[in-house]
Formats: sequence, C-alpha cells, structure tokens
Amino acid sequence: MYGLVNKAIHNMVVEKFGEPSWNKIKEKAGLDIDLFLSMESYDDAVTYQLVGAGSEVLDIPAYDILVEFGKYWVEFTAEQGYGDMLKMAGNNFVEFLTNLDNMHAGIGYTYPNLRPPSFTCEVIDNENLILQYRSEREGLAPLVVGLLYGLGKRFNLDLKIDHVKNREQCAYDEFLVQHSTIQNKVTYIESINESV
Ligand code: 1MF
Repeated sequence: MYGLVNKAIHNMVVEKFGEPSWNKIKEKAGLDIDLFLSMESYDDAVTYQLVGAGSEVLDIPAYDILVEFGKYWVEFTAEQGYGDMLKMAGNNFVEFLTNLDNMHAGIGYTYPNLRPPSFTCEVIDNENLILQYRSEREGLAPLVVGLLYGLGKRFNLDLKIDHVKNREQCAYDEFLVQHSTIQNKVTYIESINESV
C-alpha cells in the first residue's frame, strides 16, 4: 500500500497514545523505518504488522484498531492534501459512496501502484442502503466500517451498520447501512434560542 496509509497509522498512534507507544509498536512490528514516504509503495505486510503490533502493545483488539483507523483516515486525508478530492467525490453520503470507484480510478491514473477496492452502493430508501465491498486484501472489513463512520461524521449522520455478508461466504463483504441526519445540534440551538 502507498506509504500514506502507514503514515496515517503513525499519526493516529502518536496523536492518541504518544510517541513512546509508537516506538514500542514499531519495534514489535520489527520495522526499521524512521518515516513512511507517502508516495512510496510498501508491502501490505507492513500495514498488517503495524495493526497486529498495535493491538498487542495497546491491548486493543485488531478489529477496534481498524475501525478507529477507518474513522481517522477520512479526517486525515481531508487535512493532508486530499480535501478537494473528497469534496469532489460527493456532497452527501450516498453520492460519495457511489463515486468511490471513480475517485480511486482518478488516483490510480496518476499513481499506478494503487490497488483500490471496489464499492457498489444500492439505495433501498431514504435512510437505507446496501454497500458491497470487494478487495484484493483480506481482513479489512472492519476498516470499511470505520470509513463509513468517518463519512457519517463528515456528513453529520447517525449510522447503524450491519455486516450482512462476508467474503469467506461469498467473495465479497456486504453491509446494510441505515443513515439518518443527526438532529441534536438543531434541537440544542433551538433550546438556546428559547432560553434567551
Ligand atoms: O492500494 C493502495 O495503496 C490504497 C491505499 C489507500 C488503496 C486504497 C486506499 C484508500 N482506502 C483504504 C482502504 C483500502 C481497503 C482495501 O484495500 O481493501 C480507503 C478508501 C476510502 C473509503 C471511504 C472514504 C474515503 C476513502 O479514501 C479516500 C482516499 C483514498 C485514497 C487516497 C486518499 C484518500 C490516496 C491518495 C494518494 C495515495 C494513496 C491513497 O498515494 C499517494 C500519496 C502521495 C503521493 C503519491 C501517491
């Protein structure tokens, strides 16, 4: 995977747990790398090693690390030069998910080492959709769950995610996603207005 991914893991760990934790994780993962270069290709094993070592050092299930990382990725890339690209990909959740393959195709055009996953988004009704996720890489469905939560935050949505099919059974993962606008903010502002 492009170094940008490992760099994001590095940033997340340092931000949330501090530099000493990162150094322990790097050591446990057996990585002799000072800094990841965003545009360089690294073996996927590096990323899996980081997640595995992170799980041991921080005593957090690998599943949870992947979910947290998915959430983090959406904000990290928005701040690290991909903000315009993310804006172009869609003004709302459904539009964004529908455009993901096009977005990856755009990056892959310039950076041919990209091995993007593929997503199909089928709208059921206003608040429900089915997302299919296909990838060359194994074990990253929890990362997709986190990416969805990250997008939920970006678009101010409350999400309920059911993992309804997995690639062990049928070669791809499928998620049933219920998305509804978070009303709390408005209610809060109204209650302020009422009390003045
Ligand atoms: O093959 C890859 O290296 C790769 C890296 C990241 C493929 C995909 C991605 C992005 N994807 C990560 C999960 C992959 C899971 C899998 O392979 O099964 C997340 C996709 C995504 C989903 C929801 C919302 C946002 C998402 O991503 C936004 C995004 C995607 C790719 C990039 C940035 C933001 C990106 C940009 C440049 C890259 C690599 C990825 O490479 C560079 C970096 C700097 C200079 C040159 C190339």
